[in-house]
Amino acid sequence: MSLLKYLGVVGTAALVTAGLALPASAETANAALKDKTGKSVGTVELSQTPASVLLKLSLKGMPAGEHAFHIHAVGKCEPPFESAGPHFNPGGKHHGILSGEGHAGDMPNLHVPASGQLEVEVINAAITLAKGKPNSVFDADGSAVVIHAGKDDYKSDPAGNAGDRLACGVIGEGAATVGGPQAR
Ligand SMILES: [Cu+2]
Ligand SMILES: [Zn+2]
Repeated sequence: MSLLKYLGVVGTAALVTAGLALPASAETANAALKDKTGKSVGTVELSQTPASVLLKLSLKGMPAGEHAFHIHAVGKCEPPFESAGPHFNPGGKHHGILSGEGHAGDMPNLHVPASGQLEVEVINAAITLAKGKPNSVFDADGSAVVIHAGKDDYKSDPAGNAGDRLACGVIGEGAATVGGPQAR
């Protein structure tokens, strides 16, 4: 009788511990990338790691060449995507990895081959999916992934002289829904 009671207490304690260990944040996020005509040109899957966010990018039907790849400050993608605002920059930094720390939304250029398809994984340690943190992509106005027509020169403020915005995707919570409303 007393043993059962003891097990019951341990069980409750274990549940409470597990509850505390769960981070108050999204573990995964996604963005469905569309061009200015509304055509789907790829997806980004974001996963929270202990010290960074891993972004898995899958592109198709993109123009070959070098393209800037950023997180922008507003989760709104209305062509020509100026709606996505400037680079995500909660730290108030100057743009570019060659100028200093750079914006939290700054990431390396993408090199799209002639096929227009690219699969690449990128780490961004300056952002988080955890809500309530100053560098969370899930802030009040959300965030978006943007791909530009030109390459980022990694130093010109405020946006690396990367030209037009070719594609945009609002970062949403959870895994990408294949064939869902965002996948068109
Ligand atoms: Cu950009
Ligand atoms: Zn920037």
